[in-house]
Amino acid sequence: MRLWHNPASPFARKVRIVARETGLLPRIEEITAMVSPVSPNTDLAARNPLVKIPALETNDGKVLYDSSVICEYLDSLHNVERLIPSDAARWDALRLQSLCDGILDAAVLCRYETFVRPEPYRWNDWIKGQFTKINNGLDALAAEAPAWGAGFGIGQVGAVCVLGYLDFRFADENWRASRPRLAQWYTSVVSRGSVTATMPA
Ligand SMILES: N[C@@H](CCC(=O)N[C@@H](CS)C(=O)NCC(=O)O)C(=O)O
Repeated sequence: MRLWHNPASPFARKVRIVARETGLLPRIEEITAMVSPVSPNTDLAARNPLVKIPALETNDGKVLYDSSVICEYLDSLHNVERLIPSDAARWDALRLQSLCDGILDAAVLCRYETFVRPEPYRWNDWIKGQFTKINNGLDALAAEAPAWGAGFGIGQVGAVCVLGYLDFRFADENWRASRPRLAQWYTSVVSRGSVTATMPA
């Protein structure tokens, strides 16, 4: 399998963590791709019409996207404990993944707004609106984190990617300041092998 990714992409990181947690990494070639909404990557465009990462080329020639679909596909290929449960816990896990994906959508859009969009076209109220989503989402994660214990499923994979991305791109926002229990949870997982191996730098 071939995974189109970039080490800075939090969505691709979800997949890269899942590949490591499930022991599938030796079966995956990780291909680094540069992406930007304003200069589409032609190699990737031939595989994913949305020209986004992550995208996974499977051994039978399919291309899968987006991150949630790829994570679920990988989770169907191994025999260790599932990251996406098939029992009643499934819906909570998928909801938590969606919460994290939503925070990431807002954070990546803010990154594009402040880094890619030319200064005269920037819209501060729009950025503020995205940060409201990010902060409300983080508050929801902080409320849930104490119940996670040592569990590490798809929702926690998403949370690691959210918090790592905020440290990487928006460190000044200091998400830890008003969320000590979320910070405590993050400290408890940050030295996990799959997490350190994929830390954006
Ligand atoms: N919903 C998608 C989001 C993927 C996404 O936004 N990826 C960004 C990089 S972090 C991207 O490829 N951006 C390029 C673009 O928007 O053209 C997923 O879960 O995979």
